[in-house]
Amino acid sequence: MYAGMKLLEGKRALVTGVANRWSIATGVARKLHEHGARLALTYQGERVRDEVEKLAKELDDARVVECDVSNDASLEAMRNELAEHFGTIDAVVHSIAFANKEDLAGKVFDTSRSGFSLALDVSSYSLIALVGALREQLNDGASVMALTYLGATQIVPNYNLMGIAKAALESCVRYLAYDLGDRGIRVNAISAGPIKTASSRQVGGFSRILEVVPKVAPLRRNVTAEDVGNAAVYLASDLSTAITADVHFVDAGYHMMGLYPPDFAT
Ligand code: 0WD
Repeated sequence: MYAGMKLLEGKRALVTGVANRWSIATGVARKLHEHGARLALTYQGERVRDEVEKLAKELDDARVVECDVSNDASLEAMRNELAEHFGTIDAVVHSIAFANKEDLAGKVFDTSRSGFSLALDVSSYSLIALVGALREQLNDGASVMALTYLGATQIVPNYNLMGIAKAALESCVRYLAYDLGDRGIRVNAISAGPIKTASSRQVGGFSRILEVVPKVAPLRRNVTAEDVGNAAVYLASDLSTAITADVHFVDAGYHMMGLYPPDFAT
């Protein structure tokens, strides 16, 4: 961080999707905290609760709230708990996705109806559900952001059903941006480059993707959860008050390459 420059002093941010210390949400939460934001973290279930509570301690005792985005009662309970113990919200980070492992390899035409519904419910509709549940608690001028990936708009072999879910998520971002824009509330997506996490390891051939990026991307490196966190600070801050309905790439420039470099070696 640049010495003394805190961009989120006095702001309150809700970060979803912290599962463990490798989660992108963890890197984001750390950066928001470094910049002075007061944090609430949601966790999905008992399985990850201890880990999230440990992290919350390192973040000035961030509020920890259970929330399963596929369950309306859970969303409502989270909303009520935040209203009572946390207050109004200036930034929301959606860092949640799920698809069955068999839908992250093989052929898209083998995707089952139930697998499709599950992936789109948890990974795309959840942004609508989250914003809907929290809309009265969002301050005017608040910032909502969702994590997405290049596979939403380009073919990334094996990303398959999650690419379809991310396309829907990015569309949700745009329509929500319109719906909330009259309150100055911004809704954006951050399209992160590949980062090794519990979720990404489920994608077939993921380690191969991690090898290719540093050979191809303009910055010649992979990105980290901290890189994503820095962009999240900007989007949560008053430096980005005219930015909405956008997909902001934090991928070392990979998405702009039209051809692999001539010296690219597999
Ligand atoms: O390369 C990557 N890792 C990229 C990830 C590149 C670009 C985008 N992303 C996205 C993911 O698609 C996701 O939207 O970033 C977001 C965060 O993913 P992550 O940090 O890579 O993965 P992980 O640490 O597994 O966090 C995703 C979390 C779940 O973790 P686990 O490991 O327990 O499945 O999403 C949460 C859960 O904490 N989650 C839910 N939260 C609430 N309700 C639910 C649910 N129903 N399902 C999953």
